Amino acid sequence: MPASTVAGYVFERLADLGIDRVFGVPGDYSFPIDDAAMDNPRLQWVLCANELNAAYAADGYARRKGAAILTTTYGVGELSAINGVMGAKAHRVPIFHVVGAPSTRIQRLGLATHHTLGDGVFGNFFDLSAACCGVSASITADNVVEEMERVIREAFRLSKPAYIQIPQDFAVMPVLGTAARGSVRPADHRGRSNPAEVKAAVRAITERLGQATRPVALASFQVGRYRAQSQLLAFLKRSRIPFAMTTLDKGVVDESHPQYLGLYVGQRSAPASAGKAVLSADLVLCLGEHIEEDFNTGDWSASIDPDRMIVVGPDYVRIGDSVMTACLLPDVLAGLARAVKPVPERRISAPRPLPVTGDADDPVSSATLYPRLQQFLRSGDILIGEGGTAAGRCAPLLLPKGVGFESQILWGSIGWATPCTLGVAMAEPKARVVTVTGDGAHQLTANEIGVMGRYGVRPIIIVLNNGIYGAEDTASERGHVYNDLAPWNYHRIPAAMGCEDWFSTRITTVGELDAALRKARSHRSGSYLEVMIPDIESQPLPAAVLDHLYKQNTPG
Ligand SMILES: Cc1ncc(C[n+]2csc(CCOP(=O)(O)OP(=O)(O)O)c2C)c(N)n1
Ligand SMILES: [Mg+2]
Repeated sequence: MPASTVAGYVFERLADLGIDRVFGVPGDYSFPIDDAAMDNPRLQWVLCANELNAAYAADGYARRKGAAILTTTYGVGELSAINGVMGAKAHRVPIFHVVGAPSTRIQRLGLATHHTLGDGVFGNFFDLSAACCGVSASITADNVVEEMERVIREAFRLSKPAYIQIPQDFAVMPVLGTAARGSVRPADHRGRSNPAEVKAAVRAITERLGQATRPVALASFQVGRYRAQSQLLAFLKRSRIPFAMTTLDKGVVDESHPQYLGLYVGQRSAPASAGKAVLSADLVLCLGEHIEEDFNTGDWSASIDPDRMIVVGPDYVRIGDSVMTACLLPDVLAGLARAVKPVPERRISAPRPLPVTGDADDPVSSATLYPRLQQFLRSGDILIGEGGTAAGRCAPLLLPKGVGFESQILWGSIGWATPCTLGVAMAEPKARVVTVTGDGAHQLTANEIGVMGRYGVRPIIIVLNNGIYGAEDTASERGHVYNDLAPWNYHRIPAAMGCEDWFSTRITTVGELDAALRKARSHRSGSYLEVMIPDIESQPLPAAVLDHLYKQNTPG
């Protein structure tokens, strides 16, 4: 299909962003757009196992590449993707969700058609899908040029998904109007700062920093979303300010950085000295917003006093009651990197890797697994931690230089990690993606393994088989039948799903784990390690912690 059609043009413009994959599931209302994606030589169609998986894969791809394309069909397809797209909105990930709708002829005649409620109403789903996004558009032949520029600009300005609905008849029409051409630089679309506001913000921040004796910074994941890592690093270097990251932010700065204090999660920070440094600081400079969500704060075990906090948000700066607007995060960071003076020097205790323990014959447990995982990782790897127990246990690991990290702890939709692995691996073909997932989470989306095999993606997937929804059992009394899982033979999944050349094994002892990790590292194709973890580990939390949770979750 030539790019002069509406659907062809939509994908041309998205390919201009540097996107080279389309994740999705086709459908008849979407055929014209499915064809247009297929016919674009710059795009590879990646047929996912279902729309939710496709949304998670697009999320993973966009986290690394800056943006992604997801395509689903009207109603049934797009609604299945909603959870994944909403998760991308929470984590500020730009995904372009392109959906084919019944033709405007069908809509005008009010025909009862499939994938509707049979009521001749065609606007039922637009609002639902659009609500998961920061921007939306209903495309026609004569608005497509302007609408695509607006949608792209807003998706990057807000760093949120975009919903693009195209009726099937418009999709095949020629574009009316003059097409925009040439590569699109997301940086040009993130908006512009008001220089006076940036200047005022930089002056106010440097003044406060100059008065502080024990300042620390918190580096937020939003720095990554707004592609401001180099400005952040320049600021850290010039200011010499020590910094921490929360679980949500882990991965945004290399943990081998000499000023890195460790993981900040309130009273459960790792090491504890990182928590002390943040909580005793006379100034906490949040570079990107700091989200005091339960998993990010050790169940709100501590909170940072807003009077001691400066927030450099995506497009504003807040210092107490004074707010500067129209100042973009990258510009404020760049201004700070130029203007700031070094903060008073002080000794910080550097975080250390966990010690490796356990003998070859010992059964594997979290205590023996995670330190080995930490030792196993090397520069160029990207670790993905699934919600549930895995992300929580991966978070305190001190990642070696050059190792990336992704998790979805804010939205926390279990099953995310497996399809996300596909997207991350496709965005970063040179990286080795190492994913740790609980068995329960994996049961939601394991069918994406077949997609990985089909497209030659070669991750290392570690499935923790404890037979239960351990995270849920931990946070309540034991023995709820609804937390017991169907007993799968996980290590047989890759072969059953067509990944015959994968290395797949079940591991019960520390010696087997060591051998399997060695083999996985050198194996040319994907690896799948089913690691038996005793369910006894998921005993209820200590009574005091359960009591704390109970009080927070119960009225009165
Ligand atoms: C989509 C979705 N459904 C349900 C939940 C609730 N939930 C949170 S953790 C969890 C269990 C995870 O179990 P598993 O993946 O086996 O990890 P484990 O803690 O056992 O290591 C569930 C069901 C959720 N977070 N997301
Ligand atoms: Mg489990």
